[in-house]
Amino acid sequence: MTQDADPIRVRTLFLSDFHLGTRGCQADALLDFLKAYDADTIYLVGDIVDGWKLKSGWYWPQAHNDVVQKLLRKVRKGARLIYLPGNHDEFLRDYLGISLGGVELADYALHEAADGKRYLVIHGDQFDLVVRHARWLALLGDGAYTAALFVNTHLNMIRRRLGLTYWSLSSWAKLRVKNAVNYISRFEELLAAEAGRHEADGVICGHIHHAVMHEQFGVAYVNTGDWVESCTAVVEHYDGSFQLVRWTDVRLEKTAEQNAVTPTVREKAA
Ligand SMILES: [Mn+2]
Repeated sequence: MTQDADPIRVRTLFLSDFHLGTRGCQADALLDFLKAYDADTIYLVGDIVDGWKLKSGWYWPQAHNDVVQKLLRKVRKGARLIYLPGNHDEFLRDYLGISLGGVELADYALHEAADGKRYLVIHGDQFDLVVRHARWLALLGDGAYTAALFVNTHLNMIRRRLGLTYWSLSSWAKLRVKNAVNYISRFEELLAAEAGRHEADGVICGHIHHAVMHEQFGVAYVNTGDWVESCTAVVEHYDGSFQLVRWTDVRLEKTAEQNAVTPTVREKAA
C-alpha cells in the first residue's frame, strides 16, 4: 500500500461545477484532489450540488457524501469556506448572506490576493444570456449535454481499461462548434467587464466548464473549470500567484512516475 503524502498547503482554493447528485460528477478524482490540497480559504464557485437533476430522481452515492464530509472537515480544522451558488444550485440563493454550519453563502465575493490584487469571484450564469433569457433552451441544452456526458463516462471506462488517457467527448464536441467558441469568448468578455465595474483586477468564475487563465480582455480572467469533464481547480499560492491544476494530468504523471520507479527498485533488489 502506498503512503499518502502530506497535503500541499495553499492560500486559497477555487473550485466549481462539481454537479454532485449526477452520474457525470467525478467524485473519486475530486476526493483525491481534496486529500492532496489544504487551504486557508476555499471558494466553491457554484453548481456544487445539482438541484435540477436531484429534482428528477435521487442519485447520491457514498462518494458524493464523502466530498461534502471532506469539505466540512476542512472547515472544522479552520478553513474558511465561501459558497457562491450557481444556476444548478440556485435553491441556495434563498439563503444568501447567512452562514450554514460555518459555510458562508453569498452571490459573489471580492477576494484580495496575497499581492493585494482584487478579484471578483462569481459563478457566472448571471452573465450567460442563454440561461438568463431562455431557460427552456438551457434545460433543452442540458438534456443533450447529459446524453453527451453519459457517452463520455462509458467511453472513458473503456479507455481507462485500455490504459489510455482521459478524453472528454463533450468538451471536444463543444470546442469543435464555432458557435461554442463565440459563446465562450462573449461570456469571458462580459465577466471581465463586470470585474471592471467592481474595480477589481480580475474575475474568477466557473459555469461554462472551460478552465483557462488569460488577460485577453484587459483584466485577469480565471475559469476554474469543472469536475465533470476536465477535473480542474485554481489555487492561489502564498505569494499571490495563481495556478490552474489539471488533476487528470497530475494523476497520470504520478502513475508514470510509479511505473518508472518500480523496475529500478526491482533491479537494485535483484
Ligand atoms: Mn452553471
